[in-house]
Amino acid sequence: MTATHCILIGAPVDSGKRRRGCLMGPDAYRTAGLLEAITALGHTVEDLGNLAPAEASPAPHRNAAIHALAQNVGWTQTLMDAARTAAPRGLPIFLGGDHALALGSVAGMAAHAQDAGRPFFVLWLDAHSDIHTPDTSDSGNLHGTPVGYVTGRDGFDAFPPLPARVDPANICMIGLRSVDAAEHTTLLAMNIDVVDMRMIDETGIRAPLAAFLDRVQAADGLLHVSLDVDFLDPAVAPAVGTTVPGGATVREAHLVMEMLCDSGRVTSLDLVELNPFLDDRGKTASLMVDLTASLLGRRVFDRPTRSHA
Ligand code: B3U
Ligand code: MN
Ligand code: MN
Repeated sequence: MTATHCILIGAPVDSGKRRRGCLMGPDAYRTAGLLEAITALGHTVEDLGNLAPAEASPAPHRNAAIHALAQNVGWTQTLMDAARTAAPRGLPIFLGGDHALALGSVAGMAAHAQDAGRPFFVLWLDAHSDIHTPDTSDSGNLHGTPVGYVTGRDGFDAFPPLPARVDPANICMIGLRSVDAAEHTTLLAMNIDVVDMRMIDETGIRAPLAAFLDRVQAADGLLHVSLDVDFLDPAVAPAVGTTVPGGATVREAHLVMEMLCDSGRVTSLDLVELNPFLDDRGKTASLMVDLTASLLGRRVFDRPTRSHA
């Protein structure tokens, strides 16, 4: 992999759900050696430190269950701006923080792609589809809404207007195993490319990912990867509030990252939902750092002939 300038954006977002602890995520990644892992691969790294949310004072939402609306609106503005500023200079890595940070990171990267005149694709690695709107969410937890926001669904009036909508045809979700009824209906209606755990068991994880990467390649697209800790099986990644059994193995996750690296397409990354308060001697933070290293070119054994296809 050619040397890349990685820009770490600390996003200690803890407002996307009620259980607290994700605010410690950025520092856990630093403690687990993220900067050293990136520089060891020959890349340069710049750490912007931890950002803070912009001030926002939206009117109370009609769905009374919505949690911490003002903070989430503020974070969305801050991270959208941070993504747009960083993207022309390097590869932004958003250190979460819960998945509500992706309202801002993905919207900002989509805006950057539009500015650059390039198609924009999103790979969502998650147990959940996160495609609610503030109106359809029963939990009121806005970490379940980023895909709804970036695809331009109705109901986000309190949030910053979207500079560029993400085309649902350009989204692939891998690892799903917990989808609410309203989300299921939406995923089908929007025709989103969903690779659930059954499909992974039937075909392996390589084939559907390769097909998606071929589409990104054919379109000469920019690719944002959003990696939720709960994509992984909780046995190997316990530091997450929303554990769902039956997730990706360490081996499957590394293969995904290696294929992404080989594709040469990834232009931004979210590392989300790590809750260090729930970790087991840092093992989840360390695994997330190792996966990031695989995405950036770390190899067990290099064969010159290998490619994602
Ligand atoms: N879909 C449920 C659960 C959930 C979504 N994302 C996470 N959990 N991590 C909800 O609350 O929207
Ligand atoms: Mn998620
Ligand atoms: Mn999830």
